[in-house]
Amino acid sequence: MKDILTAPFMQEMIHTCTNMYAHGWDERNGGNISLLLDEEEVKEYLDVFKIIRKIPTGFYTKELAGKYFLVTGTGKYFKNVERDPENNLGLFRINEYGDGAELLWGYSQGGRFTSELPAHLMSHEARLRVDPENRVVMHSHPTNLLAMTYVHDLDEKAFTRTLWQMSTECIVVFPDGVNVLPWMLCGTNEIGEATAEKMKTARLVVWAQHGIYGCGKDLDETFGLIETAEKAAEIYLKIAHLPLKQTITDEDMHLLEERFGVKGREGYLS
Ligand code: 2HA
Ligand code: ZN
Repeated sequence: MKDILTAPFMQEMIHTCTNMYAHGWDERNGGNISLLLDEEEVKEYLDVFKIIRKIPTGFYTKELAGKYFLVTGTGKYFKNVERDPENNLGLFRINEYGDGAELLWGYSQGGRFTSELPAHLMSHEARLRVDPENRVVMHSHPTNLLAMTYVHDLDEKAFTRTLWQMSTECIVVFPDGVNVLPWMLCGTNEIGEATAEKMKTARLVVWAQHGIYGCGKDLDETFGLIETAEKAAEIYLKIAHLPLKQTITDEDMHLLEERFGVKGREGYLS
């Protein structure tokens, strides 16, 4: 059996948590990540019949039964993942009934997965239905996106159009735009269901006055997606109070669609 700390998925997870902390998006225990793994890759590092602990999840998922996830721990700090991955991360399988987790590695001091697990697993289900390649759900508290939810209209079309206009690459990176949830109580099945519903039509879901959820096929891509939206929000906050002289027009957006082979969300461009 190979050392799990050398696994590419583990290295990538550690690197991503460290980088997100460095960006100031994950203060204290803020943020959480779940990465869907293939059984074959897990078997290279772990005896999948050796269950350390069974942990209730508090909800039922038929589609994810038997699937393996590497997930950040509740109350754990992204800052500390690199120093002590086995305490701050956990690798588990959703049991065959889809109503609990079987811990195979990690959460070494008796911990458990993030309190946002419902939002993560429901989002995995929703994204896998539209994109079978999806592997990552990532939540964090990027400063500028969060700030923007205090001063910008939360209407999804208006919010998306503003972000698209803040930098040329935005419509190329997130042509489906950004969906937005109003402030809701976090850590609940309700916000999980609402997030998953929003994930049906976009890979980015803003939680007003809280943060953002992003989905993608790998950690790098998902990080880059949030990073691009966050950069756009930063530009917005730099210019919002100044007289606007020009912007990226809808005609420009159509040129970008053609050049990069993407299609902006239906009805979002004139
Ligand atoms: O895990 O970010 O939304 C801490 C959070 C909760
Ligand atoms: Zn959060």
